[in-house]
Order: sequence, then C-alpha cells, then structure tokens
Amino acid sequence: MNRAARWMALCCLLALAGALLCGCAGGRPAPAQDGAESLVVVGFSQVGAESDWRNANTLSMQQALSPENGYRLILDDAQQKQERQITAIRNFINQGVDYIVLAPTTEKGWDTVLGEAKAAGIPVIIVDRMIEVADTSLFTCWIGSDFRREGDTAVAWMEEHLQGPLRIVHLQGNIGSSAQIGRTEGLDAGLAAHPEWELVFRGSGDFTQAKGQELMEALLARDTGFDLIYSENDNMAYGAIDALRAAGLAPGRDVTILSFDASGHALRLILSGEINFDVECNPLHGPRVQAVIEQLRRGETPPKFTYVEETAFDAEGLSEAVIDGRGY
Ligand code: GYE
Repeated sequence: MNRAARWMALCCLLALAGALLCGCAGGRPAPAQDGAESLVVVGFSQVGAESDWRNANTLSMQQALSPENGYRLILDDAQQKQERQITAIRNFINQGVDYIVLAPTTEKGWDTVLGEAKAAGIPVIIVDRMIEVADTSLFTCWIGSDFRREGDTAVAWMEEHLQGPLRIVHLQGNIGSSAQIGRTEGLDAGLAAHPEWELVFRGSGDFTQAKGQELMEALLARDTGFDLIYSENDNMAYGAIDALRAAGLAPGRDVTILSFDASGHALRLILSGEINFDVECNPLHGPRVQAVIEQLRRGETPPKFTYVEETAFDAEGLSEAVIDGRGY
C-alpha cells in the first residue's frame, strides 16, 4: 500500500467507527425520509361509520389533519361503542400523541379516562356531541351543534306547515347522545305545547338506515295510523322511506317526513318530494379542529365552546346547484 492508499484506508475506518458510535449512542434518530418525525400526532376517536353525516365528518378530519398540513392522524372507529372509545383513548395516551380528539358516543362516562389524558398532559378536543363531566378542565374545548335548537327548528316548521291533529312517529338516534337528547327535547316541547299532536310510536334506530327500516316495517305490520315521521337523522329516514314504499305508501305525500343532517342524498329526496323538511347539521369539523390545534400550538386559548352555524331546508329555494355547492 502506498502512502495515499494507507491514508484513504485510515479515513474510511475512522468514518465507519464514527457512524457506528453515533448509531449506538441512542441519539435522536435521523429524520425519516418523509419528514414524519416533525408531524403533529393527533389521535381521533370517532364514534363509528353509522351514517352519511359520520362519513363526511371522518373525511373532513382526514383532509384537514393530513401530512401535507403537518399532521399524522391516528383514526380509531369505535363502532358506536363507548368502551371501544375508552380503549382507544388509553392507546393514544400510551403512544404519547400530541393531541386527542374525541367525538363521543354518549354524554356520560368520560371522567376517568379524560382524567388519565389530563395526567399525561395531552390536550383533549371534543367534537360533535357534548360530554358531561364534573370537572370541565378535563377537556380543552368543544366544537359542535346546538341539537336542542335543531329540534326546535323542526317543531317550528311543523307549527307553520301542519294544522290540526297529527299522529307522530319518532325515530330516535343513539340514546344518551347529545344529538338524540337535543332533538328529542325539541319534539317533547312541541308535544307539550300541542295537545292535538299525538305520539303514536317512539323508538331508537341508533342513527342507522337498517334499524330505521326495521322499526318502520314493524310499525307498518301493526297497522298503527300515523301522519308524520320525525327521524333524528337522514339514514334512519332513508330506511323508513324504503319501508313506506314497500308498503305501497308515498313518502312525503301520504306521510310527512322530517329529518336531520341535510346530507346531499336527503336534499335530493326533498327535490323529489319524499322528504318534506331537513334540519342541517354540519359535519365539516376538520378545519375547525385544525384551527384550534394551531391556536394551542401558538400558546393561545381557544373558546371553550363553539357552536357551528346551521340552517334548514324544504323544497322552497332548493336546487341541484345549491346541493352541489355544499360539500357533503
Ligand atoms: O346527526 C347522525 C350521526 O352526532 C350530529 O350522529 C351527529 C349525529 C348525526 O350518526 O347522522
């Protein structure tokens, strides 16, 4: 080996030793090729995939909390089971996520697990439905809808458009969820104020099309007379509409149909005359959650409670163009 070659060999050895030393020193790993290390990690415990509303909500979160926007979203679908949400939150805590977003199934039962998140120093943002906890410092803030007002909006439409006796079928959502509680309270207030309104059936269809259809089929088989269906979401209304059609009834004409969510398909059913009135519930919380996280990262304090703006639709003024412009 000549001098230059010996010198080269020594340099290579030194470089190799250096690389080995760094590798074993337990230092900060080199940033991953895709920059994953610098992403803000958000664990999102989602209720499930029970409705069009829910799917639009999940998509909105995925689009906003995307790697392009600087986030890694860990999505957990709880299949409408609170126990699964509690497990998901514990997993997020173990993984050391930066933020937890919870869309809660029901209002009660969160104190213990949110206490654990607080002890771990992880901010919790609640979206969509509300929670009821003894200590409100267990969550950072909440973003969602005023479900009681939604119920009142439906009742106001009934008062304005339907006179005289009314036999009402009430399809409820998940019992104990804010969406069910508020929309039911609205109808109950209407029933109390209108002795000429009669509740002929009330039951929970868990916000799903299949259960909405099942409930209506059972009711139709019993030959109970009714004039109106108050369905606490669109998917249960779709199921009810299928059951009515199969029984030879014209939904929207023989039976008045009121629903909640105002998803694209439901609005098209207003255009075809099968749904009479639909109260909007806005699922596009992704950008709102993103804005809250950005505020928190800047050290700011977001408002504790944010109610989103919502409207309602009947056939008047509704068109394909309006529906196409809505994004869900
Ligand atoms: O109305 C329903 C969904 O909590 C607002 O949950 C949400 C409700 C929505 O399954 O379709």
